[in-house]
Amino acid sequence: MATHMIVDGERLVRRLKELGSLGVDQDGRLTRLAATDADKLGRDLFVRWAKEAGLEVFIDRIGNIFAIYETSENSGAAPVMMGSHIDTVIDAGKFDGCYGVLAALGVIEAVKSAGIHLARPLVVAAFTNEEGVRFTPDMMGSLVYVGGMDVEEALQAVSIDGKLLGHELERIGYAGKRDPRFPAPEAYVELHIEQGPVLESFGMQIGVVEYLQGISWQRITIDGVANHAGTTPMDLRRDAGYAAAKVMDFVHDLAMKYSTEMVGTVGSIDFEPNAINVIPSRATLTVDLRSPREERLLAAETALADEIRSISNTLGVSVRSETLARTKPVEFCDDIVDRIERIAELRGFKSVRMTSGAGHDAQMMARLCPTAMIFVPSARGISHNPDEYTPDLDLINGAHVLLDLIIDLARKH
Ligand code: HGY
Ligand code: MN
Ligand code: MN
Repeated sequence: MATHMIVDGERLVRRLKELGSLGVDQDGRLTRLAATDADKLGRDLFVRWAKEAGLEVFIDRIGNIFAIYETSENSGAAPVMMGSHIDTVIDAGKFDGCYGVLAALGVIEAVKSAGIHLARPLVVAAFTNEEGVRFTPDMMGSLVYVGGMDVEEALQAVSIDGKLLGHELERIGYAGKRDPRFPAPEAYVELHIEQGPVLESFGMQIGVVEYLQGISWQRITIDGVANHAGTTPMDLRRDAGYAAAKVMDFVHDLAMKYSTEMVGTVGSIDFEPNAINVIPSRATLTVDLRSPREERLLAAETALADEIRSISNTLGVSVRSETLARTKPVEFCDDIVDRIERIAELRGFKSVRMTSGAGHDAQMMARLCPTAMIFVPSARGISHNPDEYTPDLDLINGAHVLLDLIIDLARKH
């Protein structure tokens, strides 16, 4: 029976719970939006744990946190990087992002305490604003890190509450001095909860992530004319609210048409003046379209643009659309994917190859270096929801696959 190295699972579970207790708002909702005081609480706790583990910690100009473990024998070699994010959505679960960051820290602590000699330094990254809820685009910290967005432009991003990211990072003490682009890592691996139903429904313990679907985010602003809800005949209205409802309906039907190869979500909508007896003068809504096939995503974006023009003409409203984020589908590194599959088998875990429905920092890191992801099951496929849950054993299994993979990748030049 092979003896395997282990990560301190009890400490991982305990840390997840502790980090998950920070940033609970007055309504009891876990909400650590990027560069808020709540985000600072999570950041400070992670930095404390990393320093207590004896790692060198530095912050880059977009607020990405890097915790580094290097020795005299491997200093200067391109590191193997693990990471994810610790910012959350609104009313979030405790595992999304945080699991990957804390498991990576646990992996380094296991390597250190076992005195394993590696040819490469190890790094844990906690990227800024992965969720993209407060500032867009999402995966912003890793996008800047890989050179996909200029750091000055990113620091000028304006939040949904009207703040500049650069000022907010200063305010919370995470406006680092280092220019993004830590020496490009040799490889990047992200461990994450699946956030979907596949692994649990297939009875699998590990997801070997080969692909990640493309994402298209846009904000649509519809301008009509406010008028009296009681006196204005239906055919004389320029109703921005009704136009928004037609856009929502179209997005849903578009995704249903492409079935498993498309998902479409209108996650946020706002009416002005938002009064029961006033026909809305303005409606602002966001559209999230995703597909594993770029041509499908492009076709969906074109179909939506055509529909918006038609709604505008029919209802006499003006409609404009602004792209908030756009990423193509990503194929991860075959060699690392194969290693993950082999390691899961050696550990005795059932695994399945799959595509990620959610966006992750790994999709940006894939532009820079060989990259792959490891998933563990999400109970009932629920995520971005306080009921998000993964059993302790699954969390520890994933950390063990990460541990073996990182040693495998960092052992030789
Ligand atoms: O939107 C996403 O897929 C990720 O949670 N940011
Ligand atoms: Mn995530
Ligand atoms: Mn998320």
